Amino acid sequence: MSEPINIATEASTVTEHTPAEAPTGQVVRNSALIIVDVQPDFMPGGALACAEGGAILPELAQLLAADRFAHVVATQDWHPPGHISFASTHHKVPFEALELYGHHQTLWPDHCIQNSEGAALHPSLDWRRVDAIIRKGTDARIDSYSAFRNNIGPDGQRPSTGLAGWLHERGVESVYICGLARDVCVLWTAEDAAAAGFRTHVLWSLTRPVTFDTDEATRSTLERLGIAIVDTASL
Ligand code: VGL
Ligand code: ZN
Repeated sequence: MSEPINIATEASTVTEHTPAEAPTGQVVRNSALIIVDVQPDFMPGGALACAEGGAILPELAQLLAADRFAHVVATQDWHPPGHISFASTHHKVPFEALELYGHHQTLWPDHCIQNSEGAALHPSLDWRRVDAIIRKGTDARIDSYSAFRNNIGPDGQRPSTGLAGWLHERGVESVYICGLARDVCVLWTAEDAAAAGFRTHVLWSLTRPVTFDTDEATRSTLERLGIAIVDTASL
């Protein structure tokens, strides 16, 4: 590891608080935890930082350690260089937008480039507890926010990642979504989970947005779709 001092500090903080604060109780029946894009590039100082992104790490570590879910799935944003979602690809400025395949596309700073440190699963978490990892955004021509389906591609379709089938085959009925960013990949994952028929929950305190300005819109979208906004205490 390249930053042993940092990582050791975070890990020891987590360990110290685990026994007292870990949620107690049974495994939530037929459930899966979906951890979205917890990667250094989405943390403060990263290429596409979320506000307070690092604040989710201690509680997320406790939740993983508590083993409350039948299955745990993680996504990893994993773009090739020159990805269509990068402003640099279009010689534009990050956070401008353009129309792509007839739909709105926000242009992002270069982020989560395959095999870069910023694209790693965050080194402070124990990823051994994760059953499946979905790498998304790997097609240079299509952005991919949701764990379930890519954004709209050149043919007007949204290719599936296979996650809905993976969960259905394991009898999963309820999903609990956390991670980054609340207003982008978490939101899209929650929308698609609900559309695929899962009882869908967003663990709000275990998410952070690119900008808090979007929080009201995110909440109202989730509420409109019947997606529960919960915290870990209610598990
Ligand atoms: C994300 C923008 C671009 C996210 C990923 O994880 O929310 N946002 N790529
Ligand atoms: Zn991305």
